[in-house]
Amino acid sequence: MPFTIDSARNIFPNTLAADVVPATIARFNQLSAEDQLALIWFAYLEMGKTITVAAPGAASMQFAQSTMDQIKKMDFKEQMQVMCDLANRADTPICRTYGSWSANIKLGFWYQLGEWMEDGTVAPIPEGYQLSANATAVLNAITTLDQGQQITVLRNAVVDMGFDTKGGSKTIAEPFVPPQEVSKRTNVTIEGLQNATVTSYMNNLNANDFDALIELFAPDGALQPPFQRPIVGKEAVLKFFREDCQNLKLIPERGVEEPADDGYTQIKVTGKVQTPWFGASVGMNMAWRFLIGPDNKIFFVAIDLLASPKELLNLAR
Ligand code: 45D
Repeated sequence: MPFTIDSARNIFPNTLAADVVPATIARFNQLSAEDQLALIWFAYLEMGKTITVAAPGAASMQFAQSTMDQIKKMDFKEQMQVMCDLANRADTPICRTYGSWSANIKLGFWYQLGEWMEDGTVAPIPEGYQLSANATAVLNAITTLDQGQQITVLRNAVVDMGFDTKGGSKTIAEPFVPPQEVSKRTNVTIEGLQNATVTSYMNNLNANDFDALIELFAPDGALQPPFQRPIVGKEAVLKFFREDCQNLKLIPERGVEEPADDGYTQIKVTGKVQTPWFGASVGMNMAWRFLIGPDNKIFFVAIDLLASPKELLNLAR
């Protein structure tokens, strides 16, 4: 039977993903808006003791500037209302604008608000704010996660906020960065694996060369980001690469390749991924599960955040 996207999702089924991340997000989403904001504030301060977030460049934030200026001019009460509205996913003009931004613009917006909360430009979390018992439990759960899992929880919390117009508006993303010059590119090496498609995937993504990268995919190919449904079709995958995948650093370590049904090949690679926000100070433990067609095009690839570093060595079928 030929593969479908659904059956492809089950290759290498004993890959242990960090399910604690969506579980924590689900608990977080049950909390009141005030508790959510205070909890992120405390988690962010705690994390800031060991790792620093890189400030987004001005060019990346130009599309959020007018909203940030608007918030800066408000009094504390109005500012707190905007932040609660975002956490509550209320249908307001600011929440709709926020909903139209790419993940990195949402993160940059909060980065700026966090700075302003610290220097007194924006309403701070009230001194002595007491988290509810449930919020305290969620915060404690977050502190036990590894750093890659912690930053993923924070990212997902931020991405879920605002009002989602369900594709009703165009996504506002960072300006396009040109691919890296060919002479400056680096090449990955993957222990135990020699597969030109997979190596090109890694090298092109590392070089922000999304036009070359997308040509490695089959027309009906799909990519499944961590904890998400697959994104299907070249056009949608290319849009995702351009909007969400600039300046990532993939550091694959090892892999296995095995024949699958109908002339397909399944490949699992494990290694680290660094995000531009935290650079080399946070290496997320990741797996890539590729299903490659007889034409050597990528029919499916799932990217998983792993449950533990031990999973980096799990290349069994
Ligand atoms: O509410 O092969 C305050 C794909 C308090 C592509 C705050 C990939 C109030 C294919 C502190 C102000 C992309 C899938 C908030 C690979 C409040 C592929 C602020 C994987 C919110 C490998 C909080 C890529 C702030 C991966 C400022 C795995 C929080 C990328 C900031 C992962 C949090 C990227 C930040 C991750 C989190 C980035 C900046 C996990 C960034 C996380």
